[in-house]
Amino acid sequence: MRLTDEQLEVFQTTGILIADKAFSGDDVDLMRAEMHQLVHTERPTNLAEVDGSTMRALHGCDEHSQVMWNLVRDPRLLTPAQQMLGGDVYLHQFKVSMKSAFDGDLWKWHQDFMYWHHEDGLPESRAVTAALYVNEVTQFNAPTWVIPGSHREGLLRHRDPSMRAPKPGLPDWQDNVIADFKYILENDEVTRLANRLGIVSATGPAGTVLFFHSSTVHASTWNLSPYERIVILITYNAVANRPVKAKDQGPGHRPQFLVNRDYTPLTAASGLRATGTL
Ligand code: 6CS
Ligand code: FE
Repeated sequence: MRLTDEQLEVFQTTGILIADKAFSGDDVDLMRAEMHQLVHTERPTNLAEVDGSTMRALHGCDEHSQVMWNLVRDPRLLTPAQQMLGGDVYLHQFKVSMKSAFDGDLWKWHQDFMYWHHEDGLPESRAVTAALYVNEVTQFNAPTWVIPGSHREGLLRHRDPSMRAPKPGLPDWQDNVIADFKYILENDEVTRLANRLGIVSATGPAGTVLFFHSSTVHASTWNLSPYERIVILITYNAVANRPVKAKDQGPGHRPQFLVNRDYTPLTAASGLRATGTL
């Protein structure tokens, strides 16, 4: 699915692009069934909410699900990512935000690049995330809020991570993906940008894809509704923007399921239901 010049212009200007119903009902049904199978399989890469039981996020599903590995290379996602990033891309990160009914916790205001630069050593903010809606996203089940145009503001000021409540025994990698995560933007930064640029609530039917730039400011609230809001988030990075060696392999570097280190340029899969390439 090649983007038109107008669509590319929208992405470059606003840092977001919403592709309504990019995936059909049959494809979404396949992915919803895969998600429910994955969420009920115990893995160390699955993350619970603070209640210890509600599932918050799954990570690295491309490593053990053929359907998810096919989705990473689906032309409806891969081609736009190549166009947006101006060349060959590889998979930087694969995660699923489960945003469970009633208990799916919030994601405070942040920029993804802050994590991928400070923790993983990506030199530039030249990555894009494709967020695929497995369920319908309405005003009630915690849509992602984005600040259009905020991707052009560089890295914004974040709160001092040491001021947060201590979390003894928390594995390092979880400190970047729990509700009270490490780099939360300062309120005055978000206020300044929201006043100038506004806030978009990215609702849409199942099968919609929200593409957002690695520096686009975004957040989502607690899901108090009876409706789950599963979103598959696939982050593509330009091959030319892969992490600097020292940071990527140095002490404290993050695990493979958060920071993929296979920089092989992705090529298109033959279909979501293709077998046998994992
Ligand atoms: O640390 C990370 O890579 C993840 N953390 C957040 C808050 N967003 C980007 C990414 O998924
Ligand atoms: Fe994020």
